[in-house]
Amino acid sequence: MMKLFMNISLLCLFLSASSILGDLQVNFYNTTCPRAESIIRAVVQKHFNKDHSITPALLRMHFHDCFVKGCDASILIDSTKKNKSEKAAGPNLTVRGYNIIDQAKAKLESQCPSTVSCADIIALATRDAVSMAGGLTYNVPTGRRDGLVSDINDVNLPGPSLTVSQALGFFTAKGLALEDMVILLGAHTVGVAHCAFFRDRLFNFQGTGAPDSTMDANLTSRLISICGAKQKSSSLKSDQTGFLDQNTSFIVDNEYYKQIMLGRGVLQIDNELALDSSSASIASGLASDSTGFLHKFADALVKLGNVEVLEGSAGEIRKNCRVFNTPPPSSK
Ligand code: HEM
Ligand SMILES: *[C@@H]1O[C@H](CO)[C@@H](O)[C@H](O)[C@H]1NC(C)=O
Ligand SMILES: *[C@@H]1O[C@H](CO)[C@@H](O)[C@H](O)[C@H]1NC(C)=O
Ligand SMILES: *[C@@H]1O[C@H](CO)[C@@H](O)[C@H](O)[C@H]1NC(C)=O
Ligand SMILES: *[C@@H]1O[C@H](CO)[C@@H](O)[C@H](O)[C@H]1NC(C)=O
Ligand SMILES: CC(=O)N[C@H]1CO[C@H](CO)[C@@H](O)[C@@H]1O
Repeated sequence: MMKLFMNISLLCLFLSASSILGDLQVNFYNTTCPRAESIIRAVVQKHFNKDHSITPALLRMHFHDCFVKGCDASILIDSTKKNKSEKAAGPNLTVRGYNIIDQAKAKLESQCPSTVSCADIIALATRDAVSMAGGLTYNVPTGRRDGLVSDINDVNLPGPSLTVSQALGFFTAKGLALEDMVILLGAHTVGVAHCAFFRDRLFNFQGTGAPDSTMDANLTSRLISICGAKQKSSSLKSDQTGFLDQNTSFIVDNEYYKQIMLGRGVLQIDNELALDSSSASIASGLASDSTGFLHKFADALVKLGNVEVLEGSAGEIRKNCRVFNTPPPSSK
């Protein structure tokens, strides 16, 4: 699985290099489906009231959607008998929240059929969930269309053990800069990571046979008590997780940056952000500016949501977010 993460397909990077900042519009549905945004928000609110972890779920779904083929809802497509879709790839690991999108889509189809794209639903639902968890209620430009391709072989996402400059390669390929990446990684202010993604840091960091000495020792022992240090990965229980933000684990705030500066980043990339000379000052600036972070995070999510979008008559408006309106012949 780790191999899949690291497998940088050069071809894929080249193909995605032409990042388009589309001319999406705030309030795109104001005449065609005026209640679209409030319908989505109500569905998200209902879920959030029962389960605050939908904020990380939707943030991660939005990121994975936008980074595979642009923000086109390709992540939502279910696999078919003949070929596997994006969501079947290793890095999807526990991407959650598909049912929230399905419920919003069902309500929208009954009010304004074939009008609101699944890609816009992801972007709007993410905004809503972020604002409910302490973030700002920012405007989301809409008008995205849904993609016609979802292929497991296109999935090429950054892995958790990359250096800052390696990770940055994935972001620049999508038209995003170092500062965007540091701000977007602030999404790790909520949510969890499974032990498999950081266990090496607890007992055998980079083959040294010792824990990662840059991790706060108290955190190391807390995570060992959750994960166990030395089990073989084949005996892993997949449900063991640690919070990405040790302090305010369910709140969208700048606490993540304070934590990583104290050596309490859980993933290696979180830790690297605080230590690498290219990103350390950006991270410490965010750590000392709670209001500034909320604004920058909102702006960065809008930028993320503009990555390689389909517009106009490109793609389609899916009726069911999990299947293409007309499935490709090869998938039957
Ligand atoms: C270099 C970039 C990144 C890397 C290497 C990375 C890696 C990871 C990994 C390994 C996990 C744990 C997944 C699991 O155990 O299920 C995770 C979780 C998460 N990631 Fe990232 N990530 C990156 C960037 C981002 C970005 C840009 C966002 C959103 C804007 C994001 C949002 C999240 C969230 C919210 C979670 C928690 C998910 C949950 O609780 O279900 N990540 N990330
Ligand atoms: C709503 O749509 C109309 C017609 O497209 C446009 O002129 C108007 O500015 C829009 N209003 C908002 C609030 O976006
Ligand atoms: C199946 O294969 C076709 C053609 O290669 C592709 O366009 C499509 O997105 C794939 N995925 C699904 C789930 O049908
Ligand atoms: C670790 O925890 C102990 C006991 O709770 C505390 O006294 C100590 O200051 C902590 N160390 C760090 C580095 O946070
Ligand atoms: C946790 O976060 C709160 C709110 O930001 C802050 O006041 C407190 O000092 C933090 N505690 C620790 C142990 O980092
Ligand atoms: C929802 C979904 O399709 N999850 C898949 C994510 O990837 C793992 C590992 O490849 C699959 O087992 C899951 O079914």
